[in-house]
Amino acid sequence: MSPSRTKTPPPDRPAKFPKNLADDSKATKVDSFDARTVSAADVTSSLIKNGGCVLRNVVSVTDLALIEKDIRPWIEKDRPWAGDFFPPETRRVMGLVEKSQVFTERIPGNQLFREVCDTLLTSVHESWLGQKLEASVSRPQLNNTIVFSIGPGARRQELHRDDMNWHNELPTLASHEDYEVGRDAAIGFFVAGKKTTKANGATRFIPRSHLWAKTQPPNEDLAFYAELEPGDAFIMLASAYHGGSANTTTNEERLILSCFMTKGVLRQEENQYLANSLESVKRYSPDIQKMIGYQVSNPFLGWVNLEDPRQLLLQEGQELRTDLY
Ligand SMILES: O=C(O)CCC(=O)C(=O)O
Ligand SMILES: [Fe+2]
Repeated sequence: MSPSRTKTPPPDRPAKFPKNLADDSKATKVDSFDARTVSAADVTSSLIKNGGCVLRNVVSVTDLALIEKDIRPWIEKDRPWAGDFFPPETRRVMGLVEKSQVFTERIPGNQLFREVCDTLLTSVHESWLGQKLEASVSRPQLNNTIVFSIGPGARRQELHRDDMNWHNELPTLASHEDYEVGRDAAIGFFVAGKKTTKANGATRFIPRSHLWAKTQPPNEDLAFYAELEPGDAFIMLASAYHGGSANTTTNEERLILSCFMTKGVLRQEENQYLANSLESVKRYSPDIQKMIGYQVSNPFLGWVNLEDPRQLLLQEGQELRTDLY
């Protein structure tokens, strides 16, 4: 009867994360890793310790050029935001699943990013079904996709936490060693489409602010600026304070290719089902389709006709292997 009953045992994950890396609890230095060689475990440990880190060489120059080709016409079509959150010099492109396959496969689809998200955003819930204890696994899903083009003269964005979206309640943690998987609702990934410097408005972030209570306001004096070469990325827990900085240059565009991943049990910020046509989602592998949100979060979230929503993506003659989830 259930299309989504868990078939495999839940992954064996400790409630608390082990001590990691150079463990100096006072240091606020942000780690920088080469994405081509670092392990997902080291990135995960670094996020738990500091709330964010830099990953070098995430997207190749060739792929950046392909993404640029897909997005530039949309950047040119966008008009200034009427509210305060983005400065008027900012142009944005959303709905990247439809607009750029290479963006979707290389940025939210990046294996390292996916593995880190799997570790920190997968939830496992146990519930009695009569006398049988059933475990349900819910895997992360794409939360949003936004390209930011931020022009010269743009003022800074206020420091904020993106997890306000989910009304996330956070108690203070005395140390990152007390961090428990499940505290964060989402993880952000900001890839530089062009060189990003403090002068042209690099994302600034407060290291270790993911350990602060929800009630604690940000403090600009503690900010670290994520300066990136094209193709490098900044990865960050959604509970960490951050914001785009002022673009003080007269002629440099800051181009950021961003996405967030969220837990499978939470509502996606960008409505993937209305932002992107079914036809555009059909182009992707089953793995990417599931990441976009075409999967059931076990036990019963997200079905269509009590079936896996990927039934809607099948081409003529294709059958869905229900053992895929
Ligand atoms: O512009 C940036 O670097 C960050 C943007 C951001 O944090 C947001 O729009 O929520
Ligand atoms: Fe943000």
